Amino acid sequence: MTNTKEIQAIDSAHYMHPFTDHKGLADKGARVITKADNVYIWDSEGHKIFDAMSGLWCVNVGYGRQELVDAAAKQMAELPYYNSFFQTTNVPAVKLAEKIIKLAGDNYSHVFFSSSGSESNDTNIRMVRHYWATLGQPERTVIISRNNAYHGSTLVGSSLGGMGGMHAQGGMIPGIEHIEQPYHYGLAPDQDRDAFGIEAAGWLEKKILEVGADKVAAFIGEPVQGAGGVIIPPKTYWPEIQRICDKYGILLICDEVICGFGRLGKWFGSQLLGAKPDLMTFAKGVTSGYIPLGGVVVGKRVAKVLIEGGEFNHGYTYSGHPTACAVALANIEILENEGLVDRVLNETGPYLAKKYAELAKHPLVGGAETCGLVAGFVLIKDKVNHTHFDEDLGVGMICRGHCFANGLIMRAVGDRMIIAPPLVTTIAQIDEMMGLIYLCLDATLLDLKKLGAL
Ligand code: PXG
Repeated sequence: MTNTKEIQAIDSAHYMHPFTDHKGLADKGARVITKADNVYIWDSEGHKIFDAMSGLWCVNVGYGRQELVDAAAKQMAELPYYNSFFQTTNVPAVKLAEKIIKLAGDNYSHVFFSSSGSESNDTNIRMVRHYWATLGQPERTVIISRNNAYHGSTLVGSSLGGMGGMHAQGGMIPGIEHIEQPYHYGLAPDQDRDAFGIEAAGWLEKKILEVGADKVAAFIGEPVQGAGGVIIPPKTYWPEIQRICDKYGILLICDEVICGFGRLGKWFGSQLLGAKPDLMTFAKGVTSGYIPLGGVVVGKRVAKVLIEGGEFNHGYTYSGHPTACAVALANIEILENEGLVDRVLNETGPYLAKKYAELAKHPLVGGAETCGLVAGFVLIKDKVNHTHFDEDLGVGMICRGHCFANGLIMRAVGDRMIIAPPLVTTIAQIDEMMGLIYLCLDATLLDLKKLGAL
């Protein structure tokens, strides 16, 4: 039995958490998670919680998969670690690279491995700048990204990302530009959605012309923005972004850290949304979060130049980590054997979409949208006039509090409430999750009335 108070006291004394206000945490005490199974987690006080965020967007095959434990144990016993530097390789890394290329399609030939999404985006920037330098265009260094994007927490990742709060701490690397995100409901709810998609993609062209096309190395974007609040672009957006990148010869990087490995109902989100990126960042779902692994799927256009261009002075101790790669292979096998990616596309994704269309009728819910098994909505004061709640009210936090209290992990990003449940979530479990969402929304509504905010 875990002694919750004792663990909380030690936690507070010694464990520095990511993205956390430590004073607030010390006052309340951290929630101690002790076990998990399928789509549920349990805390040290025995509360069962529906994890509608798949951990942190990653536990795609759900918790408690013995196959992944066995794969790790077997590989650890045989060859726990060896590096891929100095003309060496290992079997799981080779097999995983081959597998990922098969899933990614004809456009791609190579995979570079890291241990996280942040490291992979670092790799991307070094790759694209080195690519242009090798081609004799070293002045092409600028990367265009988007407001509210999340590309990681290393200095390159946070600079690429569009989060002001992160830029304010530690600064930014030079040569990164940002354009507005394709947030239809937030920016232009009265405009035709598809027309807005074209307009939003056009902001990329404007930025390219402003910077000078001969200075721009690449554009980077998440197919569906995740941490920024699940911003699902209009269907016109990505094909137009692709057209603009092609027009100026600019490399396209899709950050598939959340969207990859089935989240949107395809192996990669760009396959669903109509883009053909030159580079794809992956992490999270590749191992369902059981062990850290990330990487970059490298398109033929870039791979050819990098391979012919001599040594690429870049790599990590854990690039191609055999145990992590063995777990990833077992994870992909589960996704394939259980048809989970197709199930998201044809069954659970459409079912969740139907449920969210119904949810839109709730008085607090604006702009409810889904794509595969990610979904989001805005807690809105007046949906006819698109009036938002006062920011100081912290309406998202009020709702999140009710979610915690009622055994549901649903994230708040400002006034947006978002979910990304495991891909193994069944239809019955979607019903269960929706029941909890309604419960929490009704409790939030009551609070807001009591506070006189409505
Ligand atoms: N790209 C994307 C699209 C991500 O979502 C990263 C890169 C960085 O991955 P690593 O493995 O370095 O963390 C991510 C990570 C949130 C939240 O608040 C999301 C992430 C990380 C931390 C918090 O939703 N995504």
